[in-house]
Amino acid sequence: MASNFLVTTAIPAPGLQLLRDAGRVTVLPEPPDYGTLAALCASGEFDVVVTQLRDVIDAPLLADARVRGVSNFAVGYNNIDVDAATRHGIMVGNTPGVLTDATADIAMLLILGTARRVVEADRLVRDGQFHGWEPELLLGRDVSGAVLGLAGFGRIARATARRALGFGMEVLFSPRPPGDRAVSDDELGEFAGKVRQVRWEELVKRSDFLSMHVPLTDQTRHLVDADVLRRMKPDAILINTARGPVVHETALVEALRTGLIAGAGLDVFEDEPRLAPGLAELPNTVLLPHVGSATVPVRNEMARLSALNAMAIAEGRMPPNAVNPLVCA
Ligand code: 8YV
Repeated sequence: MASNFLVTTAIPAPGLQLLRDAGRVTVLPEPPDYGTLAALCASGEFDVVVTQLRDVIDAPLLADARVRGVSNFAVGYNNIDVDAATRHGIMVGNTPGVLTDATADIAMLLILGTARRVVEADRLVRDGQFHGWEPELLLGRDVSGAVLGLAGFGRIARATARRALGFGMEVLFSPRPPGDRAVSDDELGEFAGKVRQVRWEELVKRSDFLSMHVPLTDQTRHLVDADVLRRMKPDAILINTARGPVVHETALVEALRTGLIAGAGLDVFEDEPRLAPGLAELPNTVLLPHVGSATVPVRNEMARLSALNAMAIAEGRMPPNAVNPLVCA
């Protein structure tokens, strides 16, 4: 029997085409609210649901769901209660690997953009305020020689480290903040002798740019709070391309307003698409609409991977990128 796929938001054509070749595809005309999605998952009409980060797939929804699996169009899967899915025998798939470089590019862009005040500079030109070269117009800071602190040392952090080393930055990292774990030289691989592991407390104190590269979990929610912001250098800049709730956004606005830290480059927000009051008015920020993975080839590849996961799950096979492989074992 042909498989039935529910796609909550249209994904790029290469993924949709694969699904259409494999079965019947229902693409919702607009992002579903929680109740609508829960009802569709419980209807028994669909084998697999292809979800986005904004689709909340929690324990109550999973308890009533009559689907074989959830294929997330993202590498992160904090929108899905994976333990509950596993308990109910529901497979979860994600799209790792393909967006690593694109997201690291955005981290580097935010480092450069905050250091060299790109938003202020662009606005000045567009506002007709560029009256000719001036010795002290929009002075920024040097990236080369600055300390980049990486919170986390997974794929995207490493790709960011590679770029930062190319820009002459000194790179420190904490592999699993706020906790610790030793990283051996073997595990460091190409980075041995080039980057240095420090404790989270030291990372916070020493970074000129503190860049977040952790998944959102109970341990990392509000990892950067008022207390951490107080312990950062007054001229430090916070970079977040991971997940918004890793940073206490209201505390960040206060820290930027009062000069506790010097700036922030953010691609993600605590309550997307809403911003904490006051954030958008701060000149010392570069704010992007969650575009870490937004290149044509990357989104096509994410679509393909999420479709391949969905097709495998529908056929009862192990998906190429399984988050909870034990369900299939
Ligand atoms: C996605 C992301 O664009 O993959 C992730 O975890 O954050 C982004 O690449 C987004 O999650 C779409 O659902």
